[in-house]
Amino acid sequence: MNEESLRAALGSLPLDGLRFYQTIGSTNDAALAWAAEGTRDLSVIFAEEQTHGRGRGKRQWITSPESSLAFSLVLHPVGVETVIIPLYSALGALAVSQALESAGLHPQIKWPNDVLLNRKKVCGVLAESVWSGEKVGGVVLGIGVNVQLGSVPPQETLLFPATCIESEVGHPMDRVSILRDILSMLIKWRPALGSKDFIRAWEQRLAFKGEWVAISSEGKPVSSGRVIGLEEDGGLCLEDDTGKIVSVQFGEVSLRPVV
Ligand code: BT5
Repeated sequence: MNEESLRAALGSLPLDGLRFYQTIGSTNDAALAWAAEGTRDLSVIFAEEQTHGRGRGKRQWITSPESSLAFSLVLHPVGVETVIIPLYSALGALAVSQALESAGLHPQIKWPNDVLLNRKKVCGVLAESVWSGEKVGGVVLGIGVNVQLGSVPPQETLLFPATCIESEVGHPMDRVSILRDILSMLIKWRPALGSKDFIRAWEQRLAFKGEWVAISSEGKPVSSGRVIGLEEDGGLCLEDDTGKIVSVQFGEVSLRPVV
């Protein structure tokens, strides 16, 4: 992929700006800086390789050269969008899921924002706010997708099993068309962010429904229970050991070992 082919493939989308890097530290860092310079809504930074890709907290996201998708969008929330900022990462996960569905796959969303294929992580989403005084002036939505075989990091370096699209689909895939599909889905779903339809579409793809999971935050257990579904605000709804329904607003989901 090069800048020219990328621009040609994305030409029909209403993007404001596009920056292409062969290698970069992190597309989210570059997008945060671009947003601070005042770039407009729907500007995209794409990189063929990240040397310091970031996950949530202090975690790392590995982007091997020319085998994945790693990109960040600068968005400027308006109106109701400004009060539902946490849902942007779900917007990314839903857009990726639908793009994979159009390739015949059956992705699931590990709450809140990982996309899984056959219960293995194929995509991570990192949404970060850009503050303007006390208000959110922008959101940087970073998405990393493993596409080709070489994109999957060694399993022993990961917290959760990983896969790539080509392993699951069984044939080579065109990275640019997957990127175009993801961006189209994102643009399509954005006006519905936080709506009943949006939450329903997310919930339909929710991973581990009916299974027992543990929720942790910064490595510490927060709660556990059987996954029921999503709350209206996108929180995860669990039924605990006593049959009580609990709602979780943040944290990391892992399958709870059966004892
Ligand atoms: C995420 O964090 O999954 C968010 C990843 C977002 C990456 C994109 S790429 C474009 C943009 N620029 C950036 O710098 N970041 C964004 P989290 O849920 O915290 O998961 C991080 C964990 O995923 C790591 O600790 C690893 O265990 C695992 N991991 C790292 N690289 C992976 C990969 N390529 N495939 C599958 N798992 C990976």
